[in-house]
Amino acid sequence: MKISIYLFVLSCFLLTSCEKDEPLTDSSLVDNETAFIRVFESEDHINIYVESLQDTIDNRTEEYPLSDFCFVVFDINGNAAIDENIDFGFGSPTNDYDICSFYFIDSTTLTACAGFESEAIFTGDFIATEKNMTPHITWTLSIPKKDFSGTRSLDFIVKTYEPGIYRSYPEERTPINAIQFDFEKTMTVEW
Ligand SMILES: [Ca+2]
Ligand SMILES: [Ca+2]
Repeated sequence: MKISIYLFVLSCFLLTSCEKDEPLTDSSLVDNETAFIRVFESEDHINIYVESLQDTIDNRTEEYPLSDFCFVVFDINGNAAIDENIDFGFGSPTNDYDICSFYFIDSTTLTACAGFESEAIFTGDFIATEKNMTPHITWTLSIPKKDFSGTRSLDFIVKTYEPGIYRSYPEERTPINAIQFDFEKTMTVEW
């Protein structure tokens, strides 16, 4: 009897702590002049939210290099190295794809889109927010937890692009090109 009460209390606690869209707090996420990045957990998904605070022109329907886009890539095995067919990532919608889900081949080579099979959803918006009342580009990537194979900790980086400007987070810098990645510094969230 005591055990069943304990389990009941425990399950309530777990359910409470897993309410929909609970923000996963971590000091390493980004809140600066150029970007606001947060991660939220819902029942079956991890949701990564990116505001590109200074991108106040909507170029989402243009063709690269005149378009806006966003990459979110994961160091799935957390070893700070890029591993072929282990580490994967997602690119935001283009005129050709709703999402580009790929495995890494090396630091500058990705599989074709859909090379990593996922039901993740990547959406872009052009809206005003608390962070910037001028409408600007925001991105939301919603990834099924099953894509992470039971992992409850994620190391990842985010890249944003607007015509002529690449940005990389957590460490802001000017990368050599849009699809060059390294995992020396990553953001980490746990759930
Ligand atoms: Ca733009
Ligand atoms: Ca790795």
